[in-house]
Amino acid sequence: MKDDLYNFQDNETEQLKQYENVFTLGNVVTCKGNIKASFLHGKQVVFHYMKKIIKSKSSKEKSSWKVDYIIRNIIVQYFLFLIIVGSLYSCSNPSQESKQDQRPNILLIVADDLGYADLGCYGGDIETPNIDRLASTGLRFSNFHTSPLCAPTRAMLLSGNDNHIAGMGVQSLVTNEFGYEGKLTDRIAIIPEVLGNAGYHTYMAGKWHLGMDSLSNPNQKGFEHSFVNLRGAGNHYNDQGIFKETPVTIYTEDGKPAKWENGKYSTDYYTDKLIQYIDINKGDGKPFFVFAAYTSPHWPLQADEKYWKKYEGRYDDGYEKLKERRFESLKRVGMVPENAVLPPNHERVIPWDSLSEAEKKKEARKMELYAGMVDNLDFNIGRLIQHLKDIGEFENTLILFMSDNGAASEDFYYHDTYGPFIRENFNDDYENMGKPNSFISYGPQWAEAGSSPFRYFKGHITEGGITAPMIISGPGVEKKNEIYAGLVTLMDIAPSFYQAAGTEYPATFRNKKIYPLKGKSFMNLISGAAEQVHDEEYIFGLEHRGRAMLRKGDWKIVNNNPPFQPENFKLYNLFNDLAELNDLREQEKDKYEELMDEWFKFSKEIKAQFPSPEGEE
Ligand SMILES: [Ca+2]
Repeated sequence: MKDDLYNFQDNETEQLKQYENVFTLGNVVTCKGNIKASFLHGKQVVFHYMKKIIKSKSSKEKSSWKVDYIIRNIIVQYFLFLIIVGSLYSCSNPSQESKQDQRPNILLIVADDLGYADLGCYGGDIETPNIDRLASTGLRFSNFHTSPLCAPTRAMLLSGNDNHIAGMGVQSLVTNEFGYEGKLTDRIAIIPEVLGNAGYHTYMAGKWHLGMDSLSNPNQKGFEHSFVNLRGAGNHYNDQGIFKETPVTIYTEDGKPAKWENGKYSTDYYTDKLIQYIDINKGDGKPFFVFAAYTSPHWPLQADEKYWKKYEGRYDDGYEKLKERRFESLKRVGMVPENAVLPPNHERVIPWDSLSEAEKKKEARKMELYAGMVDNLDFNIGRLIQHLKDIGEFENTLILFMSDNGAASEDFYYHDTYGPFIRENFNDDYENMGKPNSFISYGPQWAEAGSSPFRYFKGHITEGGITAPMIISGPGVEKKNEIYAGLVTLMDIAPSFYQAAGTEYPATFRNKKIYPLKGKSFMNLISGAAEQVHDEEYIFGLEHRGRAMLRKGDWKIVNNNPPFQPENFKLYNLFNDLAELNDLREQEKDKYEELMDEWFKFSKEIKAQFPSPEGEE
């Protein structure tokens, strides 16, 4: 340890004055943040400026303190010497040291397939008081973008990078080729690895979907404790799988095979696990990163009656009406500009009025079940928040809530390949809907109401597939109950967390040079220190299974219909055409060429392959 004489500048001396009020006079040594104060006879304050140096986790998280100090108004050199010796001892003591780690805890909550228009605070009709409270004390993003599907989103979210760079070029496809490994690669480091090395505890529960092999397990990827469904979906009440080749859902806890407690509901159980993990090291003073990777409201739509019953009758006028109603309420809340128009219904949507009464009843129940799942999700987020309050950590926890992609249209019950197995093992009769042995999805008809006012839904590269709600609240969030309408992407989240934690993304990891982050921190935006995250020149590209898009400012080129052909890109201006209805490639040739040039650069950089390799659903 090296002690340097540190000369405080005038402005720093001013800053120090604020601490004079918070330290209890009479203590010999007391600390706040990086400032430590010692007292002489309860009168003379001595300030020390400390910088914590944390070694890597591999060296068993030993910490040391570098102490720089200045002594103001020295009276008795001898007493001062004693105090410095005393204070060095106390601040190198692990228990004392940990108590003064003021870095925020970080709680990342990810909903699965939740639509843009579902939440109360986004203008939706589902009751989400806990999420709404986060919004009223924090910032909502109306222009937040994900990938179009679960696994690439998780790869991009955790790495702060492109899905190909991270290794998830195509969901559920595993190859040896760059970008299509089907798991997280060593080209990147993910949030729990970086925060773990910075001294955070790291816990997760929920959906992993980032590699099935033991080396890809969360416990090999920086998570201290984890309970996960390794695949993308499963029964919400038991370990019943949903595909013929995976009749049993594989769960692991801390890397070892784990049993699902039969009858426990997914979101309830994952929340139990997270609370249990948080409590393991409660009070040791280290901050924690918690990844609540919920599988709700992903199909199969299953929920206890107490959650969905209150929505009975609410959707009896059908999905077209809900889509319109939400469009208007989104506008009222301010999530959608006044000039927005609703896109036409997807060709697979059957008009509500043409349904029989029995069909209407069944359709309405689908949406009631979906609403019940979201209701339960909000209830469990409330449980997590209450637990943080109970243990005194809420005030120092940065909470980010988001959905991983647009609302889901797929319905595997009727799928040519997957349907027979599902129909054999589940029963979708009206009276059985929502129960543990039912397999309900709500189809494109309700998904379009979920992704109102955007075009299409999950899986597509149009705004309906890649626009999701995101809310951030907690320490450092100075913008309360506001909406940010500028472009933000899921790759910006990891860099934001690193800034909040006061750490840097490494240039090398596991002794190997890794790709730099593609995202950019939005912490300066939420603190009010910056007006925007990305400027008009920022390029945001996406490619998955031959569906591709690239954004620059308000301009977007979209190639939504595979197989991919470069000449099929269309050009839209999202400022006045949010629904992507008017292709401007002929009118705006220069802009089109400009974005196409960027596309070729981007696709080369991420080494995207065309035609895109095929993967399972
Ligand atoms: Ca999803």
